[in-house]
Amino acid sequence: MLQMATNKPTWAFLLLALIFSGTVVGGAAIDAKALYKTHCSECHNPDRLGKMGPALLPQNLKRLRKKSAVKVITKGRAATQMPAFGDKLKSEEIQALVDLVYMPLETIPEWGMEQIHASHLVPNKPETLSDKPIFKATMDNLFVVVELGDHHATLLNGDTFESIKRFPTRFALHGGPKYGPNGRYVYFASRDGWISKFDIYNLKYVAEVRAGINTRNLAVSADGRYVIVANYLPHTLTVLDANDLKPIKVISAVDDKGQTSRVSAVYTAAPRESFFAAMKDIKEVWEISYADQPPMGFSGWMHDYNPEGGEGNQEQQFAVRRVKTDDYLDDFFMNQDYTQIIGTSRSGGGQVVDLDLRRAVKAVTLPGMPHLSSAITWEYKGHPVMATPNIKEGLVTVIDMQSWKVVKEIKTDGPGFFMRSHENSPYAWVDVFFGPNKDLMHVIDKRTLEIVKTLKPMPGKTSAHIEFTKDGSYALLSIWDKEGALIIYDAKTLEEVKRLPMSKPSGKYNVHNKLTRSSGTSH
Ligand code: DHE
Repeated sequence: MLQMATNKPTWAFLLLALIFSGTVVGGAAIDAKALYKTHCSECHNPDRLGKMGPALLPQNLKRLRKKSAVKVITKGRAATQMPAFGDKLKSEEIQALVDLVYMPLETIPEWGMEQIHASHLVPNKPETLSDKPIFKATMDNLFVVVELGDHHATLLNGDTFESIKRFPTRFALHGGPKYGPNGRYVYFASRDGWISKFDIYNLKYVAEVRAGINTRNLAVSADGRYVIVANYLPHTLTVLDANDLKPIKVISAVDDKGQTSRVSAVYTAAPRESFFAAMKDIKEVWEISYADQPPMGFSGWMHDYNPEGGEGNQEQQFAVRRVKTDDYLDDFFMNQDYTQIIGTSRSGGGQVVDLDLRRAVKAVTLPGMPHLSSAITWEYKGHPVMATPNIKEGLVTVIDMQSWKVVKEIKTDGPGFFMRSHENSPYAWVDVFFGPNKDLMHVIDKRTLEIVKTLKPMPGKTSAHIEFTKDGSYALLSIWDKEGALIIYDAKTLEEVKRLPMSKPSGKYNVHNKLTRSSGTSH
C-alpha cells in the first residue's frame, strides 16, 4: 500500500474536480473519470500513479503541452505502448481526459526513506544459501531471458540452450536486468518500483525493496557495492546497498532553481567510479560518484539547492556533478571510454557532450528519432563508428565517433528498436519493430554496411532483440508474442539451430557480454 501525505482539498480544487469529472458538451455530460477507468487505468493505474504506462500527473506532464497530449491520445505515441484512441473516442472525450490528467491529485503520494525501508523483504536468509552454484554450467555464458508475457524470467544455459530455471518476476520489468561483478547475482527493476535481487548460484531471490512508485531502470556499481534506481515518481534517484537492498540515500532530482525532474535512466560508468543519470525535465545530465572520496567538482548540488532549507548538506557520499546541456536529453549513448555522450531530445536535436569539459561540444542533426540506448559500436575502416536504429524511420544511422559525421544511412524495411553485434562477429542484427514488416530481422555486414540477409522467423509476429553467446558463435532472437519463442541462430551461417517456446521474451542478457561491456551490446 502506498502511504499518502494528505493535503486538505480546497473549495477551488473541489469545484474544478467537479467540472472536469463531468464536462458538459452539447447537453450530454462527459464522465472523464469513467472514460479514464475504461481506457487508461489498466496501463496507467486507477490512481494515475503509473503501471505499465507512466504516471499521469501534472508534475510529470510539464514538458507536454495540453495540445500535444490531445494528439498523443488521438494518434498514439511512437516507441511506446500507447495506442491511438482517435477511432474510439470523440474529440470532446479526449479533451476531457486531457483535462483530467492535468488535474493535481487530491493526495500526494510520498515515497521516501521511511516508505522504502518499510517495503524491504528478505525472502531467503544468506546463511541458508550455498557459496557455490547448485548446478553445472559455464557460469559466464548464462543468459537471463525476461518473459514479459506472463512476468517470468528464464535462466538459460548458453552452451546447451536448455532452461535451468524459470521463475516469476515482479509485474512489468523494464530495462535490462543488471549483473553484480562476478555474475552470481542479477538485479531486476519493475515499472512499479520493485527491485529484486536473484541469487543465480542458489536459484532464489534473496532481497527485494520498492525503491520508487514509477520506476525506469537500475544500475549496479562496477565494484558491486551499490544499486541505483531512476524514478519517474517521485522525482528521485534511490541508492541501495547491493548486498541486502536496504536504502542508503534518496537523491532529489532538482536543479539549482528548485525545478524537479523525472529521471529517465541511470547507467554505470565503471572507469569513472560513477553513475550517469538522464534527466527528463531539466537540461542537465548528472554524474553521481560512488567513490569513497568523490573527485573535485562533485558535491555542489546540495549547496546549490537544499530542499530542507538550512545551511546545505555537507554529505559527500554519492555527491553529484551536473553537466548542463543545450537541450533535454531524452535518450543517450555513452562512448566506450565514458568521456563523451551523444544525446537527442524527442524533437530531434542531437548534441555531443564532453563529460570532462562539462558542456556540449557539437550539435548533430539526427532525424528519424534514433534509439540511442540500443546503439552499438565497432571499427570501420580504422575509425570507431556507432550505429543506431531509428524509431520513426526505416534507417540505421552509422556515425563516425571522431568527427560525429554520419557515415551512412542504411535503409531498412521499417523503424527498428534494438540492434546488436559481438566482437567476434562480422554482422550486426537490427529488428524492424514497427509497422507491417515487424516480423523481419535484418543482418548487416559491418565491413560493407550493406544488408546481407533478411530473416522472417515467424511470419506475422514481431521479431526483436538479439543477444550473442559469450564467444559470439550464436545469436538469440525473440519472438515478441504471448505464444512466442526464443530462436537460436548460428551467427556465421545465419541458419536456425533451435527454437524454444516462450511467453513474449522481451530481452536476453548474457553474463560475459554484460560484465565485459561488449561493444556489441547495451550496458
Ligand atoms: Fe525501453 C531499455 C526507455 C519503451 C523494452 N528502455 C530501455 C532503456 C531506456 C528505455 C532508457 C535503457 C535502460 C536499461 O536497460 O537499463 N523504453 C524507454 C522509453 O523511454 C520508452 C520509449 C517509453 C516507455 O514506455 O518507457 C520505452 N521499452 C519500451 C517498450 O515499450 C518496450 C519495447 C517493452 C517494455 O518492456 O515495456 C521496452 N527497454 C525495453 C527493453 C530494454 C529497454 C527490453 C532492455 C534492452 C537491453 O537489451 O538492454
